[in-house]
Amino acid sequence: MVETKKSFCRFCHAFCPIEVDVEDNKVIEVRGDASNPVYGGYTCIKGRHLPDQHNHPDRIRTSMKRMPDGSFQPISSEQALDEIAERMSAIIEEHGPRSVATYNGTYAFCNAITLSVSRAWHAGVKSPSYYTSVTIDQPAKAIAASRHGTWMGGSQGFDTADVAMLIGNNPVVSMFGGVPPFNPWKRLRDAQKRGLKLIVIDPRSSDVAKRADLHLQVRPGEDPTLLAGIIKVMFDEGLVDGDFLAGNATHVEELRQAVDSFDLDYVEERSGVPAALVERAARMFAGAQRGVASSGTGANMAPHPNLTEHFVQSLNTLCGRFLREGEVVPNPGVISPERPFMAQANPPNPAWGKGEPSRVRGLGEVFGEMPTAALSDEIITPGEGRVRALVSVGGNPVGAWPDQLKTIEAMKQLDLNVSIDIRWSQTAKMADYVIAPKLSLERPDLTVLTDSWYPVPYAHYTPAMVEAEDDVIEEWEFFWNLAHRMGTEIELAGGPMPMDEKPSTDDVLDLITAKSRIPLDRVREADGGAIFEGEEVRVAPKAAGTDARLDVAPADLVEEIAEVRAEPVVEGAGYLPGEEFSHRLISRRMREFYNSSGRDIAGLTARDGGTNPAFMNPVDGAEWGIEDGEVIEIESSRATILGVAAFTDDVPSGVISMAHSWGDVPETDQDVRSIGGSTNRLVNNEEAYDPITGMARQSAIPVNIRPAKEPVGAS
Ligand SMILES: Nc1nc2c(c(=O)[nH]1)N[C@H]1C(S)=C(S)[C@@H](COP(=O)(O)OP(=O)(O)OC[C@H]3O[C@@H](n4cnc5c(=O)[nH]c(N)nc54)[C@H](O)[C@@H]3O)O[C@H]1N2
Ligand SMILES: Nc1nc2c(c(=O)[nH]1)N[C@H]1C(S)=C(S)[C@@H](COP(=O)(O)OP(=O)(O)OC[C@H]3O[C@@H](n4cnc5c(=O)[nH]c(N)nc54)[C@H](O)[C@@H]3O)O[C@H]1N2
Ligand code: SF4
Ligand SMILES: [Mo]
Repeated sequence: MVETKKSFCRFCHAFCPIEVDVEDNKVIEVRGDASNPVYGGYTCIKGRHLPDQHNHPDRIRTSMKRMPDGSFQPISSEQALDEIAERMSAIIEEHGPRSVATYNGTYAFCNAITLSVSRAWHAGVKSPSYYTSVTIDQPAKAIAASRHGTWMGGSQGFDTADVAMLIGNNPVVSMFGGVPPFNPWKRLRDAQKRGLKLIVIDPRSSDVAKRADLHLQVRPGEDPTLLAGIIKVMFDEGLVDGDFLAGNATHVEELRQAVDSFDLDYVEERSGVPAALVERAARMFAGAQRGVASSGTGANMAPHPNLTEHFVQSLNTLCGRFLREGEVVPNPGVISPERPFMAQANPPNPAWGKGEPSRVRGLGEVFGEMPTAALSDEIITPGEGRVRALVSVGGNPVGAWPDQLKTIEAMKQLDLNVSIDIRWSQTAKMADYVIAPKLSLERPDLTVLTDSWYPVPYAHYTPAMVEAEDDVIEEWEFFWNLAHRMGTEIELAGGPMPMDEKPSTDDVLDLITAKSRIPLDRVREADGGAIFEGEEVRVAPKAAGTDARLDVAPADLVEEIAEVRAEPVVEGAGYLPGEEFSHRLISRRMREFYNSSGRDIAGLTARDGGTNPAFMNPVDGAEWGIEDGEVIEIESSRATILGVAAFTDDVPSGVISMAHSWGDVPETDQDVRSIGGSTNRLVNNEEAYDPITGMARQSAIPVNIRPAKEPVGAS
């Protein structure tokens, strides 16, 4: 008999509500839940393939251990945990806690509990080596917010904006940034119907750029120059919100002076955006009543990400794009703890330069995490404090970390390499132990990650849809089991986890949400998710006597602006004179995949045959003697990879657009047509890195292209 129950999808972080058909404890079909008040039944192609992911014949259903001959043998999770705990204890005993690291990847975020528990586990074993994918994603966002300060009343949201500026993101595919990722197509359509003007800054004619009122096709990597130009126009034409700035910002004059030399001829030459369009963008953004500027990975992975992000914050501040005293706070949070909303700045408090120093490149802790861009160096570089044990939690270093060749070397040098993964990822194949986790529909969950992203106070709790039948465990159970065996503590928001007897997942959810604004039991009662209208919250007045201000141009930022202005304008795709490259390779997301997830699901690979196409302009094909569908070599200063050329007018001449986390180790390159190519092999993590976060140049990478020398695979 088929039973239908309500849950939410966790293939990606958008958490779309779904109806799940279950037969004999097996997920057989999922559909969008049309009755949901926030998402209105939206799902995407990935979500609709959740049953294939859960029932995949190649899914790792029991933990595995690498044998001396390199093969993997099944091992019970209890036995694996005994062995891992013993080896970790020995490593800590001999080399200190710093030598034990976890890397929490994408799927640590698509799960309410994992991050809280893994972080608290680190505190328990006193290891600062806590890493997440955030530091190879958009760490500049937190850096900029900490240096600029934040507005305690919150921002003007997309749903009431008259103008939105999206810089290097494509939220209708990525479900991230700019347009709230809860049925973003409909949200964008509705907003444009009521008159929203959309400005998109992207080298590529992305899905969202095609809907824009104004598309600025910036040259990859030149956002700082373009944004400086837009800000200059705002100052020159008196478009900034002088009253707001006078009361709430500092260093406004310093910002005006710092961008003054970015005259529009220079901006046009360097960024490729015609001066008239730079002016139009400034007027369109500043001229609207309400608005919001936001950015995504594209702008964050290119050079000077902290500067770009600071400019984004400053754009919002210059136009006063914040909720003012007396305005209703549309979403004061449901699961998050109560917090004050006030018409004042939360002053700058730089989130770096304190905590654990890194052993390489003068880096160190940022917002309480260690920088992932330097983790391979932390593993390879000899000396005290070297990272010797790594647990990858729902992450895939060999696909996702910058500088793949170095990452592969690091994986080999680890004394203990554990991967918690549902499939044989590039990384799992190199692990000593692979722990088989439960999949999303096999465990209770809660919309913790998205709590503050909703435009209304919405939350969704789901029970497990099916009972896992194999020896699979949840990620938090992995850490609980280690702590239990190693005699350490895991302290959560609501107190310590009981260590004698393992709690249930619901017990742990209660512990991590102990301070939630709405009690979790109320959220549990609302099957399928609900809006929790409580008492209306309004933005309170500024506290008496405060002069907290947002800093639009701190001194170190002014220096970085001058540095950018002093950089040479280079012909071709290199950044420095003499760097002979023809193209800049930019990152992108694909609708059918979530980084490296989905590559093994036939219904998702049908169109491209399992590769991550190297999208390029046909004009470049003609010029470089490349045919559509042909295998090409893509060469950077670091390495050469293979890619399958795919012609499209959406990508301008001089640019290659390609998704990351594809391909595998170099030995398998010839399979490019069915496994794709690794763009992270092109990245050198010691070249052009950000001095605060270590973030490498993962987009806008200078490359050369040519037809592959040897014929590769069948076309
Ligand atoms: N060049 C370049 N590099 C980049 C980027 C880029 O744009 N360009 N983007 C960066 C960004 S934004 C990010 S977030 C990182 C992503 O970095 P990662 O998170 O390290 O990479 P993914 O490929 O998403 O790895 C997720 C892994 O989780 C596994 N998995 C799937 N479902 C589950 C589950 O339910 N439980 C568990 N335990 N595992 C599961 C998958 O099989 C996969 O191996 O990459 C970064 N690297
Ligand atoms: N379907 C799907 N959804 C995803 C993911 C996925 O793999 N697939 N990954 C998830 C992850 S980990 C993240 S972090 C988010 C990211 O979400 P987004 O940041 O929205 O990521 P993208 O969709 O790649 O959009 C980035 C855009 O930046 C453009 N770009 C590249 N270089 C530059 C540049 O130098 N300047 C400017 N201005 N633009 C540039 C690209 O052409 C692209 O359109 O998406 C998440 N959602
Ligand atoms: S956007 Fe797609 S993958 Fe993401 S939660 Fe919704 S249905 Fe799932
Ligand atoms: Mo990401």
